[in-house]
Amino acid sequence: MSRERKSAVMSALSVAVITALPQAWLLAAAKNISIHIRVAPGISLAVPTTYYDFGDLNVSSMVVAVSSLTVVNDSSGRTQDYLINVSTYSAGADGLPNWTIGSNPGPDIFQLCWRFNMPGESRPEPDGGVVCDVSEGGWNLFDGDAGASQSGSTNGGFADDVISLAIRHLWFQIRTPSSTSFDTYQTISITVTASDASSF
Ligand SMILES: [Ca+2]
Repeated sequence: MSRERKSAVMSALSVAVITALPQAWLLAAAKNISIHIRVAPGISLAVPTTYYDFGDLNVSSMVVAVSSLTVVNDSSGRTQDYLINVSTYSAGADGLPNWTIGSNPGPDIFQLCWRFNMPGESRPEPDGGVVCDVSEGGWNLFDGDAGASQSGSTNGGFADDVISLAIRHLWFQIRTPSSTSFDTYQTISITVTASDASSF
């Protein structure tokens, strides 16, 4: 083989190698894969003790509970808002409530206030004897519309954006009727509802 021809063969071989590499590379192809997952724990709250007993009181009494009820955000990570409302009262055989709630006490009419406090806060006072003083005391008055929920963020805001495992203390203040037709124990049902933190 002449020198020129040998060189031409080598050149041809080199070209063959260079052009073969991209063709082999095109035999591979890549695709991305996505993994989707969601962890969405439910809204949840716990109230370890579900009653408070004011005991025997006189007519026209005004009393702050001596202890609070503990409300715990026991969800697995959710931040929550709380709503509260009066749902039912003790009723007679006729199905009508014995006492009803009002913005002021009266015959068979009582007044009830609530507030949420942070852990470590001492028992709230009625603030100079003013019942349900919303201007300073942090109290909120249940209105007469049983079943209508009130925002836990009002007047204090301690039940707004409650983080997981956080505790709030729920306090009640009652003012008994000016007179009563019933000498039996009366039960007032309260409902606390947890909702998503964006509720208010
Ligand atoms: Ca909120």
